[in-house]
Amino acid sequence: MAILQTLGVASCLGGPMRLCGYAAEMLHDEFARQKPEQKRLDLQWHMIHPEDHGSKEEKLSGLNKSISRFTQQWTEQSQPFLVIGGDHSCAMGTWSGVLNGLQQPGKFGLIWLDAHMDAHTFATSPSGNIHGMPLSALLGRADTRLAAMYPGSAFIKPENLILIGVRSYEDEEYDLLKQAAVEIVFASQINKLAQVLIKAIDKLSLSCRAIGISIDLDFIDPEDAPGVETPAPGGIKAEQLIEALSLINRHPKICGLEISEFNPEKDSKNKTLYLMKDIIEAFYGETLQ
Ligand SMILES: [Mn+2]
Repeated sequence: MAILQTLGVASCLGGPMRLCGYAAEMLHDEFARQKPEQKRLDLQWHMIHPEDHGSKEEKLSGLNKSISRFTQQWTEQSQPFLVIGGDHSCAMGTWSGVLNGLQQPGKFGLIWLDAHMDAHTFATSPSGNIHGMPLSALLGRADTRLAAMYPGSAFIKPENLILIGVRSYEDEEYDLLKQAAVEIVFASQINKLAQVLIKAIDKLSLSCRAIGISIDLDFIDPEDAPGVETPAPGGIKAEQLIEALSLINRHPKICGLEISEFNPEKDSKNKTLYLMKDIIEAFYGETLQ
């Protein structure tokens, strides 16, 4: 069984709640409970925590830097990886690290599965929560305050970014993405997720050498994934996501997967925790004989 490098980010500094920092630890324990014959994956865990001192923004800046060091190294070594947030602001670290590690950052594509657009800046965000801003930073369209938390100088080309599953957003972030001409597939436009995801990968494969997938668990319908920070009704069924991810299992261009925004306090009977595990196994797991 190949080793999958896994980074746990024990932080929820970018969100409104205080509990989404526990996802990685809980998931680690869940995998550790598996019997050897159930194992489809060999996860090599690395855990990082924010510093104790400094302002929230200084802590996030340091944390994103640490995340990016891991993903840069794995990208340089062509090792596929898994990042478990934390709130979704960890995406600034994860994908800037990949961009830093690629010889041609212009050939990196990102698929963003999320109920929200996450394309605010401090100037437009009604809440000021940084988990609603990572895409502006990744596109190089951040304001100075947000840019200070982004660990790198390479950005995603707008034509290499595809948002899927959006159903809750503010006009200002939509304007930012429209101006950049980023492709958005709204939840209401999705009939079969597998088709949408494969189409996105095929499109990105034409121009990109490496493709990443970032999953915000609120992409899934709250009925199937209640344990999230900011639930939005009308999401994709968990079953559809698992089916779609199984179809692209170990796709040669995939460099990494990120899962974010798990909130155990809102979970019901560990439904969302188990779903995270199913997502990882569908995407990276080897088929059991
Ligand atoms: Mn998000």
